[in-house]
Amino acid sequence: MVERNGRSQETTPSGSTHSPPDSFVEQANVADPAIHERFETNWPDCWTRAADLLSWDEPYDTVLEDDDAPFYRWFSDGRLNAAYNCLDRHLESGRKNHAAIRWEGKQGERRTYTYQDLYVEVNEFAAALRDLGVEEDDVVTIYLPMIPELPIAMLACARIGAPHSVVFAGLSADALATRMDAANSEFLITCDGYYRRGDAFNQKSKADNARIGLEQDVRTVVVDRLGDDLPHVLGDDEWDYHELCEEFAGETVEPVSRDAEDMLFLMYTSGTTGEPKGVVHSTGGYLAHVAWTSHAVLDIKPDDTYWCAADIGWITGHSYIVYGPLALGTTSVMYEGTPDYPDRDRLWEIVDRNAVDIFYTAPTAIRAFMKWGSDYPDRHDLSSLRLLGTVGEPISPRPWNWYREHIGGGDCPVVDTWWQTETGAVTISTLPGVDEMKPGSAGPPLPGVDARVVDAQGDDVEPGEAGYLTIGRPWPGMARTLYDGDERFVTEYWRRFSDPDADEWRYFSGDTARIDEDGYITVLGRVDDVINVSGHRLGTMEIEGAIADVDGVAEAAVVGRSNDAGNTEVYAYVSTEREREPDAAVRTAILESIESAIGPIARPAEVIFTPELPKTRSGKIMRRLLEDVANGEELGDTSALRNPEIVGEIQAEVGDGV
Ligand code: 6R9
Repeated sequence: MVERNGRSQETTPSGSTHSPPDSFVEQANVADPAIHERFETNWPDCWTRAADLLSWDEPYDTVLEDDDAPFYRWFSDGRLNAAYNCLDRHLESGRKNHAAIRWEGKQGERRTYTYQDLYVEVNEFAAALRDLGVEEDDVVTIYLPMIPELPIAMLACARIGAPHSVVFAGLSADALATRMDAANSEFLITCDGYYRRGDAFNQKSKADNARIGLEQDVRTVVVDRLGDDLPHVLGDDEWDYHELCEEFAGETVEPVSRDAEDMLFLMYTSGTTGEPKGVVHSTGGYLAHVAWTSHAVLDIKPDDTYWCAADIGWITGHSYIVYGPLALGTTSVMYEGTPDYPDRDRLWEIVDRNAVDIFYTAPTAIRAFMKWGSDYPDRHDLSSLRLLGTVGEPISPRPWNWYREHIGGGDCPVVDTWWQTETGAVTISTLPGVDEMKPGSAGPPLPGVDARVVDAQGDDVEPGEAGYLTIGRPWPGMARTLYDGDERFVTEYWRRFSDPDADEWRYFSGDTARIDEDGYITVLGRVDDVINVSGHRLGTMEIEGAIADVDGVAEAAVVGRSNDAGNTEVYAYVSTEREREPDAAVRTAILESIESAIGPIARPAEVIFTPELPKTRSGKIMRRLLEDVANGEELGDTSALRNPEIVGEIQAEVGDGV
């Protein structure tokens, strides 16, 4: 029996499989049916195919060093620069007037950056950062919404060898402060604000609040996004982005040659304990893996217009809006807005106008499109689309088929890509020019990736059975460690299924999955205390901590609930102190505390007050049971509880609330 926290959806593959259409296979970057086998027999050297997509200042001799497992090193004696790979080399190969980023703003603004434009801005800003005192290996925090200055800042950091730590713009001041404190970051790039449904929203005040609590001095660059719509004054240690770029107009900065194993960036993600984890990514292995998967899985070609509709504040945007597509020299669309503003056909209007070839989004968005109906995509010509992708959550066969039919016109392959912040790049997916697709299943592990579904002892499960999703051998894009320390890295990901005495290492993803007789993997959900809301990983303990901060709250338990549309929502159970009646004021204080500790994305859909939380005899809150109650599931035997009588009361409360 596999423990499970994430609610699994209807994930059984529908039985009907689809072959990649011949017209797709004929043009696919990777169409060799023997590729899985070739990678297997030639491992780890097979990964040179990925590394060969990059330009190295110094070629590597060693593909993999594994003598200090699980701290693996890839291409470790090679040297390169990520910004050089994403910019300079495309200018040198005569593509300087090719569009690199097509930005679609929230208010209907549009900006196109050619590779030359991007090169110029990245260089100017890199020069400015240096002038502000940023040195190689200094962590620069970037707290920007989806505006072009975000990828520009990332590439400017990469150019001078300063790892960036991008914090999703929707996160709160507290969340920003925690991350800057943990990384001891002394540089911050933010903006005055951004538009939310036409209204000006103040981002700088959040950044100011974050800085107040920090011990270190923080030099801050502010991008003026809103102009007169939100006037702001610069204080001490603050600079205006555009003035800086003007000051360094025309300057170029030599890209710093980095060791393949040097840190390119860190990215904080939610973990099983309250503190977010600072996942460290390398320069060489990471870039090779994202470039290779952009090529082999997303089938990106330099002349394509490619659109990943994610936010760069999460790993998907790092790997597949910025580094992967730009390393390949393609045109990457970057969209600032939401799918339903000004109308629900906004995305399809953008696909149509830009003749987008490849579109990559999350299941939560696809379920929303399905709910809105096919009239919206039908208003537009989507025939430019050649390939569709999904990432972030399990997708069940119905939305998968709807996506293929109504967005892909019935003949686009759909790749359901499984990966994580920690894996850096896609690790399980069909190859669209090679593998059969089974709706509801992500597919086989990528060539060279040793993903396996195992039981509690670490043995492979039989086809059809559920187990833990693990990865045996290392892969180039894998996280190198956690910024908070090597020990936590080993504890969080390796301890459970490895045998260090025998030097046998197996990575544990935190997900459960099922594998079928063809080796196709269907991901079921997470086992840890992480819930996945619209593709955002939220730690239940972080949310519970924010609730517990509210005066009068005794205890809280947070679970995920699957709503009618199949989306996961945050569901909070709260007990108050005896003398405190749970009233509207407590509820408001809870919502405010969560918004300020994490951000609006963590806001619960329901707050259920209960005199007590159900507990085991050893005093552990039975989250599993609360999750079943929230989801209206049959409850198993509750007699092992210390307070079984509370369950009926909670059920009645939930029944009233829904
Ligand atoms: C890239 C990204 C990782 C978690 C992962 C899993 C879930 C991602 C999935 C999927 C089923 C897929 N997940 N892709 N589940 N099918 N195709 O999302 O990274 O934010 O770190 O989340 O997302 O649970 O463990 P991250």
